[in-house]
Amino acid sequence: MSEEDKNGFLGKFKTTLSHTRTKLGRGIAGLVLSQKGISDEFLEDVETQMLTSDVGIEATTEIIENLRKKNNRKDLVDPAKFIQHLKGELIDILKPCEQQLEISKDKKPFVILVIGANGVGKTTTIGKLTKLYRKGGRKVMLAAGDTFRAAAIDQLQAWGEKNEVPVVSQKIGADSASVIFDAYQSAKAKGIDILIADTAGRVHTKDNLMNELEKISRVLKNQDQRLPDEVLLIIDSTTGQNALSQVASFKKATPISGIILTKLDGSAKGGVAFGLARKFNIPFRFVGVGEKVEDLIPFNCINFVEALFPDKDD
Ligand SMILES: Nc1nc2c(ncn2[C@@H]2O[C@H](COP(=O)(O)OP(=O)(O)O)[C@@H](O)[C@H]2O)c(=O)[nH]1
Ligand SMILES: [Mg+2]
Repeated sequence: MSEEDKNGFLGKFKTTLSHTRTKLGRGIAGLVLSQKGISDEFLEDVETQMLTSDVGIEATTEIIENLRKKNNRKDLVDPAKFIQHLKGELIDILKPCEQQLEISKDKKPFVILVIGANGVGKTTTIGKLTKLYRKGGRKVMLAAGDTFRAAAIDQLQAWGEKNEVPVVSQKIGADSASVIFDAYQSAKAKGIDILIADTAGRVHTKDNLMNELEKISRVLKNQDQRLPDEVLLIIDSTTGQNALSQVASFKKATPISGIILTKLDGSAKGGVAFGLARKFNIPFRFVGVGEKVEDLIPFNCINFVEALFPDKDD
């Protein structure tokens, strides 16, 4: 990625994360302003700010503990430098999760299964990914594996038309695994590079959802043991701490290889990234920062943390 792109992403990130910045970044910046030195009481206030910004108990405890140790070693005496130390701690938590999605040309079609709760942004994100990969010159096909609602099939078809890529679908109520199987066969025959499969978010019970996902995986594995190549879990960042239980339940149904955090634009809850990273250590592939097709940004932990804190001139 060019320097210009990186700066552009940071700028876009900062604008779209401005809500979160108000909460976490600005809250802490405000605390720092009134400090002469770093006291235990101050660290407790920082801890509270982090918890109310959805950073989560585990990540917060770990960060505050590290800062307390640094403070005891007299490394934090200058409140002006405190934010630099805190940013360092936040980046350390996210760093292991910064792994771009590599689409190997040897795996053809490369199969991406998109899963997640209802309304989190699965279908929209598929539209954005399609645009991105088409721009990169890849041949993309979509599979309408969310057969639960007619509108879901139409929505995916609309994204397919917009991006001029084929969409494999069946009628409403069809077996999702069978739609994805058909799509795989067709993608293979047509020399497609990337097949992206949508799935339903809402089924009658959790057991149903598990069975459906297990069946999809099984059907794909019957075609090729390595499949699916990527299982992307979509998480709506505005759900806050509930995101943790969503990951835990989907993980029971299928291994998850990547997470995309959506709706970071409208949310005060970007903090959830830290809790997820600390607890599950699953790579964040991209973040969704709006409803438009270009509103998808590769995850970068330094940009993410920088975007949380206000600039001097903000
Ligand atoms: N603001 C914002 N809205 C989003 C984002 N991603 C998806 N949405 C919206 O969330 C709603 C649900 O999206 P959809 O893709 O249908 O969710 P699905 O049920 O998981 O497939 C739609 O109104 C989308 O436009 C995002 O990154 N930011
Ligand atoms: Mg959908």
